[in-house]
Amino acid sequence: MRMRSTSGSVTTRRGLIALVVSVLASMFVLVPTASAHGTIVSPATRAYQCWQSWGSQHTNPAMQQQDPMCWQAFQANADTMWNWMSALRDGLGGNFQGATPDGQLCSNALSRNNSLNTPGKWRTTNVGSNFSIQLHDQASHGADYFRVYISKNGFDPATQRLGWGNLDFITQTGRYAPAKDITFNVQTNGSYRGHHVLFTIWQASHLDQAYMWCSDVNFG
Ligand SMILES: [Cu+2]
Repeated sequence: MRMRSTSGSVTTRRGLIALVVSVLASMFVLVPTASAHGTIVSPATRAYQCWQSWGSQHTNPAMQQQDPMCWQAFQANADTMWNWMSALRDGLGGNFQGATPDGQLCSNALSRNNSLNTPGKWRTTNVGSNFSIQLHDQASHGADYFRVYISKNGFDPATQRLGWGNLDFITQTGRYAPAKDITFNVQTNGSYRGHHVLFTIWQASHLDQAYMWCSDVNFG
């Protein structure tokens, strides 16, 4: 009797210590890195475009008419824009598709950024059949690789939520050394016209950390 109750209380105490240690660890590890990452600034990702266009006037009611997708994003959660650099998940092990349900690609399956998955008339960046993609990374993580997709002809970003089956694979890059800015070129087959979604995955190099974003592009 006595031994059982002693070992039970030791187990409970160990569990409590483990909990305290993990809470402290998350305070020290997660908080400082939350503000230091990156995104694709050209063609601008959805959150970055909204932050750039409206961050300094995010309560301006004109946004509702002039940029309704940014308006709904700010209404849903302004933190999505303030943290345009933080659309990351750790430990996916390259299993992007398995870890990201259809309809949640533009948010990297982060519920706090769910507004980025909403179909509609997102503002677009004009591009040609060949164009460059620029990552701006405050933390200079470097890249194991970037993986680039474009939404298929016939997919309508204004009315449909993006799923894996809606994407054409364009390219996967090689490694990039740590730098604040990384630019690379992509070449398409020239068949795209009008509004398409550019879907980019950044596998950062400092640890197993994956970023996913949608950029709205207009092929001329
Ligand atoms: Cu980072």
